[in-house]
Amino acid sequence: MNYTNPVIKGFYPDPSVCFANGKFYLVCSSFQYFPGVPLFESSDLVNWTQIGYVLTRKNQVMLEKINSSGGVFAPTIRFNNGRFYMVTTNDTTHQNFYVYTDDIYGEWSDPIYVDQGGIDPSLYFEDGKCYFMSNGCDDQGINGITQCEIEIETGRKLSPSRSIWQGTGGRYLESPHLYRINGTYYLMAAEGGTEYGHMITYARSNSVWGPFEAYPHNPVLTNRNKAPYVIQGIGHGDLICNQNGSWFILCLGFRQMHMWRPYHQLGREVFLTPVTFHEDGWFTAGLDGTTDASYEIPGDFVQQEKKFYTFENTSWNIDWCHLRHPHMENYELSDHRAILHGTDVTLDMVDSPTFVALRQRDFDLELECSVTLDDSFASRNGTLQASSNEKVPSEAGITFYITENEHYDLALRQSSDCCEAILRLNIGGIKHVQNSVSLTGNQAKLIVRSNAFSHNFYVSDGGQETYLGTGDTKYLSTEVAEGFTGVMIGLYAVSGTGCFEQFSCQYK
Ligand code: 6LW
Repeated sequence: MNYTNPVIKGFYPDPSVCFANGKFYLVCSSFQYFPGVPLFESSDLVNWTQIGYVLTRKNQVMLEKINSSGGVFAPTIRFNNGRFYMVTTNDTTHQNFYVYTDDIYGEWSDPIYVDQGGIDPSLYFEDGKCYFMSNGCDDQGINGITQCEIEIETGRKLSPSRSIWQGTGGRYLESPHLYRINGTYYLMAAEGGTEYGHMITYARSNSVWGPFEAYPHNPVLTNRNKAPYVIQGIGHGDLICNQNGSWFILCLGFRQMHMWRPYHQLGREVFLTPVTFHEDGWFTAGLDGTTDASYEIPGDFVQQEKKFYTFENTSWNIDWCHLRHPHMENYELSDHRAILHGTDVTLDMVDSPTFVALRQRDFDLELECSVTLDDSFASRNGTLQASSNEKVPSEAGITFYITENEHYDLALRQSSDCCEAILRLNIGGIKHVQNSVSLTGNQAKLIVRSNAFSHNFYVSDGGQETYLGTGDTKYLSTEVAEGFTGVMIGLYAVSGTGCFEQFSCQYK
């Protein structure tokens, strides 16, 4: 069958994958969003369904007022002895920790911390032992991929942390994963940084502690010299064998908005590349060490893609997420509607505004949502924090959001004498209301039509559609906004209450 990359579209970076009970399970990093660590299931490595999140309880992860792209960095998922483990770093608190579950559809444990620094932790199980590795310094101050043995029940170190591989000289050696294949240990990692120079390298050894011998033709996988080509940043991956014995690397990469416009707004996505093991025990990836847009692989399954998202066909607990720890008393989420009670926390703050979002999955889309703004709820239950004397105007709408400084908001806003629809463009901390129109009531349909280069914003009042303006997609890209995330499509409310109905997002 033929499949097309990315196999998971939208901001789902740093994938890690394991096989258990006849299925594949994949996790991604989630930074300041909650719940943390999206969890996917697949039976063929190509079709992935999100089944939930790993970090669903506040006590599992500290996200209070953390910066954008802080918080939950790259996770690893492993299955051992009937139990799933997910290990990650909270980069804001500089803590490495893991959680576990015996039921992949259920809750995960409280965090167990490991006293080894660095980021991108991974676990390797063998003969009742567990090895923990991350990037960073060992106990002697030597940099590289650092490993220790741990007691899996407690996270207690059973050996010193020892640097086991220094990589091939690329900057930002990270994302180590250790495997034992046909009696040989393979240590795979990423180098070059998670931008255009990203790459996957590896080394092998006869011992879990090394010494590791680097593959002579590293990097084994990179798109850094593949140009002009829209798929870039290929790196940070995990090696996996499917049920037919074929090997693959699942890794991150991104799609530029166009061959000649080096900006990406959809975040880092998940790519699948076939791997070939050779007689000398080394492996290669792709046809020429790069990741292509599509591959033909054995198997008689079909790649399916969900292109239409509504309240009815998504689940609040699986598909949607919040900024930092949400105040759930401000959300009334049901099958056909979302009622969001705003506070005086706005989208421009490093805090938790009333906000619930889906990832933007592709460039071309048409979004519609009916929004009613109810100002009379403004001081409901005293949830508004009276931090200033001036009341923040009530506002409820849709935002295309990448950070608190870069987001385009299409919203209903209460002005002194009427309700209006506004388009506000926020770029680099500059907040500009591009357009506003008075509405006949306090209800309107908000419409966004997007392509790779622009988001075009409209409001429909009583069937009368008005164009409010356009925002260039490039200002919501990682190259402009910085960080590690991608664009989220958020429903939000500030101060007043927004009632959102008939939401639909159709990808072309
Ligand atoms: C992640 C690191 C990286 O921890 O970016 O792509 C960091 N590589 O491995 C944040 O995702």
